[in-house]
Amino acid sequence: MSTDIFRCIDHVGYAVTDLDAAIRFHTEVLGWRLLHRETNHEQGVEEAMLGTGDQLPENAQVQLLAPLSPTSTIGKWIANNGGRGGIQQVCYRVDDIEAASAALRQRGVRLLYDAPKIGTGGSRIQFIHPKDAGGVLIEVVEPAAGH
Ligand code: MC0
Repeated sequence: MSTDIFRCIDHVGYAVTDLDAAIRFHTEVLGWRLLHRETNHEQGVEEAMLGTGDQLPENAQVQLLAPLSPTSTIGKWIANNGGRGGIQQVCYRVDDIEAASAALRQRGVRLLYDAPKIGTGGSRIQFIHPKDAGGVLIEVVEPAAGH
């Protein structure tokens, strides 16, 4: 029986205090390209996805997450991190988020949501509680068709 759940690392998420400044650093200094930018009110973030010019589907992206308010998840995380940004999450990609969620629950980890929510580019997302994952916030994503 296969124990596989995840396909690849989809992205690494950085909490940032200034999205435009973080995009400038990642594009002008580190050489990534801005692929996508959007606001997700439910998650309380303005976010940007970065990758390469010939980004392949299996290549992980970089996600920059700026808080929409100090009381949002990212706002709280930055406050708890001394007012600085940093790595807030790693995100693993799945083909079927319902199947992945069921398998993870069956293996005893707590998921944050009863049902998946909407993430970047119309994807469906879920999170494993960091207390059940060695202190790391793990996001699980099923990308939207064609994304
Ligand atoms: C909090 N903790 C973390 C953590 N956030 N540990 C590792 N990584 C993180 N990112 C730890 C704290 O250090 C603390 O540990 C304990 O969890 C409780 O922290 P808290 O500050 O009281 O925070 P809570 O409990 O209110 O919220 C934590 C929780 C929250 C993980 C439930 O951050 C959450 O709902 N996250 C999922 C949603 C999210 O991250 N959205 C933003 C990205 P101690 O030991 O001090 O008790 S949106 C996104 O990513 C979308 C757009 C996408 O990709 O498509």
